[in-house]
Amino acid sequence: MATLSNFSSFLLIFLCFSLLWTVESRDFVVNQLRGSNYYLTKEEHWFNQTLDHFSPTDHRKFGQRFYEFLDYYQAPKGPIFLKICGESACNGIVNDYLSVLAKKFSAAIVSPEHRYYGKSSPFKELNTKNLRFLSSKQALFDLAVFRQYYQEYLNEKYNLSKAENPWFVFGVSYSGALSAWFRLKFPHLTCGSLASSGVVLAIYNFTGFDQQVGDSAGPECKSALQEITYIIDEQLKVDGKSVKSLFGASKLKNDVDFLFLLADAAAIAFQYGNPDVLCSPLVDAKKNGTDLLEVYAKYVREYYLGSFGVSVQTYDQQHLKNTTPGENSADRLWWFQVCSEVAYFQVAPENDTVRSPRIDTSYNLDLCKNVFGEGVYPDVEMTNIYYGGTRIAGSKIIFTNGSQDPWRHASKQKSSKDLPSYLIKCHNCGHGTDLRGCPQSPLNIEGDAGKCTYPDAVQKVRQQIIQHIDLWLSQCQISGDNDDEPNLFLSAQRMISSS
Ligand SMILES: *[C@@H]1O[C@H](CO)[C@@H](O)[C@H](O)[C@H]1NC(C)=O
Ligand SMILES: *[C@@H]1O[C@H](CO)[C@@H](O)[C@H](O)[C@H]1NC(C)=O
Ligand SMILES: *[C@@H]1O[C@H](CO)[C@@H](O)[C@H](O)[C@H]1NC(C)=O
Ligand SMILES: *[C@@H]1O[C@H](CO)[C@@H](O)[C@H](O)[C@H]1NC(C)=O
Ligand SMILES: *[C@@H]1O[C@H](CO)[C@@H](O)[C@H](O)[C@H]1NC(C)=O
Ligand SMILES: CC(=O)N[C@H]1CO[C@H](CO)[C@@H](O)[C@@H]1O
Repeated sequence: MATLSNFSSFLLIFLCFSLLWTVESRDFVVNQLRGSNYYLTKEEHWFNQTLDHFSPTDHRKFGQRFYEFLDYYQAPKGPIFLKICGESACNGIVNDYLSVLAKKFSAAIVSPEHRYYGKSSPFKELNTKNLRFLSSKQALFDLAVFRQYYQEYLNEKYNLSKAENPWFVFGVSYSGALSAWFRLKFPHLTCGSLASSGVVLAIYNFTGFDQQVGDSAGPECKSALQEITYIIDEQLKVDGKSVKSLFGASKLKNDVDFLFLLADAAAIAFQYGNPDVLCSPLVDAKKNGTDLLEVYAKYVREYYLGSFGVSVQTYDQQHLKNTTPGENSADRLWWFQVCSEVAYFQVAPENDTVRSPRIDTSYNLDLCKNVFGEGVYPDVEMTNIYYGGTRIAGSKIIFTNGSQDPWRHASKQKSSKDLPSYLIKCHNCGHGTDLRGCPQSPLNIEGDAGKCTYPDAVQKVRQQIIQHIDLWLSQCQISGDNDDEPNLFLSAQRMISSS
């Protein structure tokens, strides 16, 4: 399953789903960008978070890691940007487009790690029973409690009492959904939200994912990918070993785990704005009669497993059963959220599929059962009842989507009152493209306009985002209960014009 967001932070922020998580946790970007200012800060802070927000009798706490970056903050009245970390270890505050926004608005950036991921695990063993407090609902409550804690912490730092700064929340992919949901459930705690590629609609059979991969690929590349899928399905019947070894994936005993890796490998090129790295050689090979399988295997080995940094074990159900917390537990943890709350099963559509038809609903349900045991299944309907899906009844939430991103069909793609939605259209516009730049992979801080087919598409939406943030901060009247206390709110408009 392609994870949602896991490329590192940007990634982190972005990778969503299939791989949503995986990559981020590997810090591969950090290796790529060694020497550059990839993180604004990696200095850890800790907060004692409530384990179960919904129990009146369980008062246990766990340590939640967070980061703060105050270099651009105009004390004591500047806004506070809450950057939500999603389904992977959160190793710092990544220096992406949010830092440009923070500078512009003289904002502080704070970023708590998502419960259970990275170092914020409440348990030493991640068995199914211990995972029962892992949900988006608990995570949203964590954010609310953290927000109150941090406001007080900042007040103490500046010798203020009951002051309230204006807050704004940000997230990409799954954390983009959390960003939208936070504004929905706790509107009094934030002036607005940016949900970049926010997957607010839980989907059971997510066939639209594969369909978008096909559409993004275009007819020639799509038919080459389909031919490859057909050949591999046939070869698996006769000699699975050699075909798996061609892709460097001999470890995967389960054929469908292997097929899922191959499907994700193709999806990621579109998800992260790098379609040509996949499609150009395939279309050439088709024209000049080169073996398609060889060419695709080279892409998977060198790009997906190589420079992109995904590990084969991510797809190995044996690995997913490992209950020891650590950097690599993100794979298991995200699957738990998939299997219990949001599904997003990236199954093959009946017609015209790019991925193998063996990647079906049963494969996903069997995986859930194999990895977590009987009784864990995604109650997608409840999730959408709780949040509203694309009918989310919130306000002051910006939705952005990249035109090539297979995940966009789980986001809100139509504007409605107080909920502007923007589609960023270009050849390289993938997941979280507004915050990560264009293309998103290889990662370039703020993007590399030179490698983007239509950088204006990204820039224009960024201008819209700035206008919304500016307006909503200026309309925000967060004040404490005590009206005698000074209201520290400062108009963002003034902040912008003064800088
Ligand atoms: C968290 O709780 C522990 C144990 O009660 C305590 O020692 C520590 O100071 C607390 N940390 C914070 C940041 O409140
Ligand atoms: C807060 O008050 C303490 C004690 O009065 C003082 O030492 C400190 O400098 C003050 N801090 C700020 C930021 O004003
Ligand atoms: C998902 O697809 C499976 C297999 O085609 C089908 O049996 C099931 O009813 C579908 N579920 C939903 C909720 O659409
Ligand atoms: C055919 O295309 C492939 C993929 O781009 C390339 O590696 C190969 O060298 C080409 N072969 C010929 C004979 O042009
Ligand atoms: C299946 O897909 C093809 C190609 O996209 C399309 O022409 C055809 O109408 C589709 N058939 C059905 C039954 O949807
Ligand atoms: C606001 C916006 O651009 N929405 C578009 C998002 O994508 C869908 C599907 O392509 C379009 O129908 C919307 O108009």
